[in-house]
Amino acid sequence: MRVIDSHTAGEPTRVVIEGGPDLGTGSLRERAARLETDYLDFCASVVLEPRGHDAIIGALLLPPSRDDCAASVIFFNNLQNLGMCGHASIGLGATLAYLERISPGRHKLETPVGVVEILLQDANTVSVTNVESYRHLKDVTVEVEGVGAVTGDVAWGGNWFFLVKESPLDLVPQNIRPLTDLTLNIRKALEDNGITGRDGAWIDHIELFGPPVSPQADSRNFVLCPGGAYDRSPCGTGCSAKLACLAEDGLLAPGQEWVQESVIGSTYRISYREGTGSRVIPTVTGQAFVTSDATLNFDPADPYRSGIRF
Ligand code: PYC
Repeated sequence: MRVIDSHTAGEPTRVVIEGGPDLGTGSLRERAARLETDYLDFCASVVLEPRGHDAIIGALLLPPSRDDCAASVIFFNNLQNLGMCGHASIGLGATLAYLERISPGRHKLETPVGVVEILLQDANTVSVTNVESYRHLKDVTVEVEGVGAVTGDVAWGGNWFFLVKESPLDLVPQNIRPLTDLTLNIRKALEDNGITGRDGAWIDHIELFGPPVSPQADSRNFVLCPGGAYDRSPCGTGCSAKLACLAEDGLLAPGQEWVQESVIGSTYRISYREGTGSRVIPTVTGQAFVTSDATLNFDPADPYRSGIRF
């Protein structure tokens, strides 16, 4: 299996170029559902130890099924598919440029949650125009073990997020372990209280905000991903959910730029234009770098060929 690894603002992506499973025919959404139900071993073998680690997001590259798209892609982690993934779309843009499959300019990508656009500015800089994003619930308060009442918004940015405006803990790398525990507890409190995204969807990402460290940034965040890893980048879909909340609260005008800093200090430049009703169409700009072009080997005698799972 041939894979190209990259990182976007520190967050890793592994694009499967050749040797992935045959998902048959049907819409991309149907093929993505097949990947999740029938090929969990494949997903785990690509992203988990001993070949990877729990922060890696996999991207299965498929031939485009629409004439107007450069590629179709299904994003996955160590647990499940991701509807969309901002950092991995930026990583995919840099990967397709590395493979000389795209040149600078605008290209469309089909994802299971809709078509997104990437603007390749140079070999490393990519802007992603995401699916329409919106706030579903405002000011939801839950009692969280260890900290008490925590209030946040539930919003969609291609994945479901609970966004907490004021983090109870400082958003510094030294706090990554306690921040992870805190966000896992917030997620559990949401589950215990039956708080979900639209149509009962699991809120699998938790996002905490606080003051930025860099004077050039507007805000800093910490993002818990579904598998329990934290996002090293400011999280593209999380930024999209944030933009939907900022727009609805009248705190950011269409076209105005916001610089979002991650817990490790990397940044995205983000903005939006108006979408349907109160929805927004976010654009997230970041940089990705290819780190390896590799062949993954699967030895039938290897007891951990499908990843280390408990
Ligand atoms: O950038 O959208 C994102 C993302 C989701 C999970 C990890 N990164």
